[in-house]
Amino acid sequence: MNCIKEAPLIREIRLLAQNLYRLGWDERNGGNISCIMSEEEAESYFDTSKTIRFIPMEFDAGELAGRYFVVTGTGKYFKNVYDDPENNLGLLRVREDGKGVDLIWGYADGGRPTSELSAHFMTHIERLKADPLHRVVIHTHATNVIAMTFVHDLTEREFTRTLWRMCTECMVVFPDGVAVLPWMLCGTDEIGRVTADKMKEFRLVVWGQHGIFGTGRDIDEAFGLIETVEKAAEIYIKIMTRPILQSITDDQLWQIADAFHVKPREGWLEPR
Ligand code: 2HA
Ligand code: ZN
Repeated sequence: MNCIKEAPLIREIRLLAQNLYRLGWDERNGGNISCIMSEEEAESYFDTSKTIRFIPMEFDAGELAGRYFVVTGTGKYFKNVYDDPENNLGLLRVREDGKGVDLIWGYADGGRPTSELSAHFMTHIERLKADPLHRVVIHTHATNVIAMTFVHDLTEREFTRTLWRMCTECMVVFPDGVAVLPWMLCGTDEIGRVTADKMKEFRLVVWGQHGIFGTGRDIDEAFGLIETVEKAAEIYIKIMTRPILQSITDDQLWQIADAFHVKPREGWLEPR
């Protein structure tokens, strides 16, 4: 058996948690990460015939039956993931009936998966339908994204249009825009359901006064989406109280879309 800590996906998650912590987005136990691990990788690093314990779930994850996930633990600090993955991460396999998961590795101190497991699993179900190569869900308390949800209209079109205008790269990175949910109680199946419903059409969902969910085929893609939105939100927060002398027009956003061969979400730019 190879060294688990150095399994490529585990290593990437350790580095991601460290980055998110140092960016100041995941204070204390804020944020959570879940990544699909292929059966081959799971079997090459872990003895998948042995399960440590069964963890029941209220919601039905039957559509993920047999899949392996690396998931951050509830109450755990991103600050500590890098040095101590065995306590802060868990490798889970979803039971055939979808009513729970078997712990294969991790949560060594008796821990459990993130309180947002339903939002993560329901999101994985919807993103896999939209893109069979989908693998990663990251939830983080990106500072300026949260700030923006206090002072900006939460209509998805208007929120996205503002972000697109904040830096030229935005249209290239997220032409499909961001979904936005109003404040809701976190850690519930309900917020999981509405988040996943948005994920049918979006890769990014902002939670008002809380944070953001980003998804992707790998960690770089999911993280890259979030950091681009956060950068745009930071610029918005910096400029919003100042007189604007020039901005990026819809015509210029169309020019970016054409040059980079991306398709802005239908109806979200003024027609040419
Ligand atoms: O506790 O971020 O949304 C981790 C969270 C809950
Ligand atoms: Zn959170």
